[in-house]
Amino acid sequence: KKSLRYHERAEIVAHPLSKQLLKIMDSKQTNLAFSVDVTKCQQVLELVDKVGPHVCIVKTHVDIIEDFNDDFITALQKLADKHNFLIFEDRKFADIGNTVKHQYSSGVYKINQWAHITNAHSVPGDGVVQGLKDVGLPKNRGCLLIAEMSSTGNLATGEYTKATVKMAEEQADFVIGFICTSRLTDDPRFLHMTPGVQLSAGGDSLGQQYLTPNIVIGDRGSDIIIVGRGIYKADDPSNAAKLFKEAGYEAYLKQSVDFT
Ligand code: UP6
Repeated sequence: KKSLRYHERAEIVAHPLSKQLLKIMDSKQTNLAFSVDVTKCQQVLELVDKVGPHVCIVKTHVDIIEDFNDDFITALQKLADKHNFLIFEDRKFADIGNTVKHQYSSGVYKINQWAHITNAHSVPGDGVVQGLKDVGLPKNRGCLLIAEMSSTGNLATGEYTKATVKMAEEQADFVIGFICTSRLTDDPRFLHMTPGVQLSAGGDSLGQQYLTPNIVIGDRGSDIIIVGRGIYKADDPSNAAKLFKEAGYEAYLKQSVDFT
């Protein structure tokens, strides 16, 4: 068992995307993912340009954007190059393999053409991963499985979470990690990403529950904090992102995980 730093994990992970992400985290000294949940292209792009220097990932919900168009994707990709981050479309696929394959590659959004990372619920069984993999892996994409959720009363617990980890282990050529609320495996290949993060604990009126970067990374051993409203609702989103970046990185420096 050994403690591993980002640059050391980058050398041992198999998926090129995990390698790229860990290298970004190492060089930018950040484990912050920005969830840019606003509804106009221009708002998204302005926020991402401000926050970009502080993040390793920008997470989107493209289906909430009112004026979505292909130029938006081109502009987002330009910002990803400019600031060196990966794009994660938080689509939460949850249907049979044949359906998710089309949802991922067709329709208005053609997610597999531009999102480095997407995610899926494990509830349909491993066909959901197979379907996504068919059209994702040829483009070098990666998938996260939703093993736990941040919201109150969610059903992704116990045996469901365990079975999700097993599903990831069996499809590790495409599944690069988890959405979770704490570390689920000491296998260094899997990246753990945790939403429901603010600078102080609490919640919203619709069931969201917040923990701090120190709890999530330091105590619970996750790898990446996902922050939405804590950044885009702040008076100064760039400065807010900087504070989350510093808090998350400081917690990482103190973190001790015995990787297998
Ligand atoms: N998200 C959660 N909890 C989960 C999974 N995903 O909050 O279990 C996503 C939400 C939102 C972001 O869809 O995009 O993470 C959290 O946003 P917030 O920081 O504004 O609460």
